[in-house]
Amino acid sequence: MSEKPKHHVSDLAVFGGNPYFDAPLHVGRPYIPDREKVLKRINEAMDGRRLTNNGPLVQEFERRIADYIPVRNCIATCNGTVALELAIRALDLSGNVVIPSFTFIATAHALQWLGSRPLFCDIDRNSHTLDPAAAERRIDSETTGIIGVHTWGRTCDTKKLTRLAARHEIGLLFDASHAFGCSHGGILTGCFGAAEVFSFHATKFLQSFEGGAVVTNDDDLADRIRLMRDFGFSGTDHVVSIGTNGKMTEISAAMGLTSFEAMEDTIDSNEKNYLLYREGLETIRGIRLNTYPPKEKNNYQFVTALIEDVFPLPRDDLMNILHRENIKVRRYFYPGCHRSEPYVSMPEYAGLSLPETDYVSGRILVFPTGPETTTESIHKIIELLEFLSAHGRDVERRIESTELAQA
Ligand code: T4K
Repeated sequence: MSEKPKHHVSDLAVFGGNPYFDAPLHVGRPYIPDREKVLKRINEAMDGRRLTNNGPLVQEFERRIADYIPVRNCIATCNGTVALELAIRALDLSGNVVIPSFTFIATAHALQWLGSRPLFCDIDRNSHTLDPAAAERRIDSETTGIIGVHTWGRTCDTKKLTRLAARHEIGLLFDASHAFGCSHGGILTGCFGAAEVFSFHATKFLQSFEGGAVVTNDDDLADRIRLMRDFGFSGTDHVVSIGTNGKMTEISAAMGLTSFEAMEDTIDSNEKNYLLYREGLETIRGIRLNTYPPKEKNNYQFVTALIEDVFPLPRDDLMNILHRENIKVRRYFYPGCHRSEPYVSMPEYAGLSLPETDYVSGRILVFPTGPETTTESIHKIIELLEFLSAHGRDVERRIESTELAQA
């Protein structure tokens, strides 16, 4: 990393200076813990000519995930979105389903894809997860279920949501795409609701190139999902139900297993990075870091912060400045599902007001982390943020005058 410190506003790359980092620092840069081990497993699969269709590596991956949680059933899939679709269909969440608008678009699309209707709901400003009171207000006579999302690995209020779903006799599913290895009340995700869904996408701390899983303690539900994942085949030439192709490949399981074996070290690195950010950001007014519950198990894979109104630069200007310095922060999940197509153009969502979703999605930034993010680079990011905090008004004036000159 070549250091190009900023002494003056004109040193910023956005005004023609050299970028702070030579190469881009990404949110979600995939981590490959032990390349040799991955390749050994892939070679064995290729030697044995067993590449997919519930091969031994997939079965081992499922076993190890289920044992770790522990939960009775794990059904590995080709990605988290298909895992959601399988779970939604198997649970018959066929009418209206309450979900937070502040989530990755896949949560909403999985429902819409299957002909169900997402009822977008607001979140709690601190945890960024579904607000149970708001969820209750959204439930109507057509509602068949709730999907809570454990955003950033912060678990939903599972107790309140469980009680709510039971009271209304509707299904409860959790999108735990961010939350493998995270606990609520000391219990690891994977045990809540009727089922939970994980994503093992390349950008996740536990990754299998592409991949996902449904986990559940309900054996009948698991059997239905297993059938659906494999075209409804219950044996050779014997189809018993409708299904799709949601299978995980052996190559994905090879990466997934290797990533799983390195998981505790990965979490330690993520926690160390998170604590470095926390220490550095503490003194910067207007940058509010996400918190993780101290008594729970956390995977620390996301470092997110709200850029509040007292910070001298609006979030989008800050993002553009950081991008030019090669710090590729992201604004997940802007602008919220209800403000994204196709939902924003649908009459049923017209006038829907979700102020907390707007507040958070309008201010959030996600920062680079992961085991390959060095202490030095985090220090540099913080140094730059301190510089921008001190000189933000000048920077903003200069941006405005450049924009005026270009208009
Ligand atoms: N539910 C929730 C709550 C989710 O967050 C997600 C996925 C899902 C459901 C669906 O699960 P999957 O079907 O994806 O398993 C990324 C991921 O693709 C997505 O899995 C994830 N959530 C979401 C939060 O982030 P994008 O569209 O932002 O991806 P992209 O290509 O912009 O990559 C993100 C960053 O990572 C980039 O800045 C570059 C870096 N990157 C990415 C890839 C794939 C790399 O450096 N190398 C890579 O190979 O969605």
